[in-house]
Amino acid sequence: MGALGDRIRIHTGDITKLAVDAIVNAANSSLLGGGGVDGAIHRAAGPELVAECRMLHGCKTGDAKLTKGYRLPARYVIHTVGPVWQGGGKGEAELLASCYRRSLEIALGHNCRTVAFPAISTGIYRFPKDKATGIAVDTVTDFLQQDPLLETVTFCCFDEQVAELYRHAVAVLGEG
Ligand code: AR6
Repeated sequence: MGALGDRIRIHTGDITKLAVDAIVNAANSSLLGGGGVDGAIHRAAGPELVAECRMLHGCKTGDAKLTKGYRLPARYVIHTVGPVWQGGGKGEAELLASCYRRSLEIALGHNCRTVAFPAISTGIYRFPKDKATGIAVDTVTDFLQQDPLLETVTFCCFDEQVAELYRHAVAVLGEG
């Protein structure tokens, strides 16, 4: 197990291109596809993905479910459902942390060692990006500290602004 800092990666680009054991999808509770990163993952994986998703009968907010990756370079897709931001008083922070924890639990249950996350809930679901990246880094760090089998977690950002927020959240950890 390497130092904690070496096990967290920040990558700017398209998550559908990452050859990791599992990529996480920011899905909705139907698990039947949508826009944003969900649409991109379904397009890249091919139609077999939605066929498997249909058999899962949806997913609750804060929980996650696993499918194969089909035409993606990633072996698995872990579909999680982030909270819609409603001002912060509806348990949004706890639900978002739960998305990261449940995704990693399921990943480890399938022997995944390398996992990549998009910035869950920060697009269509409007969660403030600075808060969301802080929650993501804190939750993933706790998990990495407890679980030596998980090798690396990549935060995959679509734009440099979000990457900068992740870098800041990781730097703040080092000071803590
Ligand atoms: N790779 C990495 N990140 C991406 C990509 C990509 N290819 N495409 C977008 N992002 P969003 P949400 C970033 O809206 O807020 C869907 O319709 C994007 O810039 O995809 O959780 C679902 O079906 C943003 O930072 O997810 C749900 O209905 C982040 O991914 C709903 O959207 C998440 O943005 C979920 O909304």
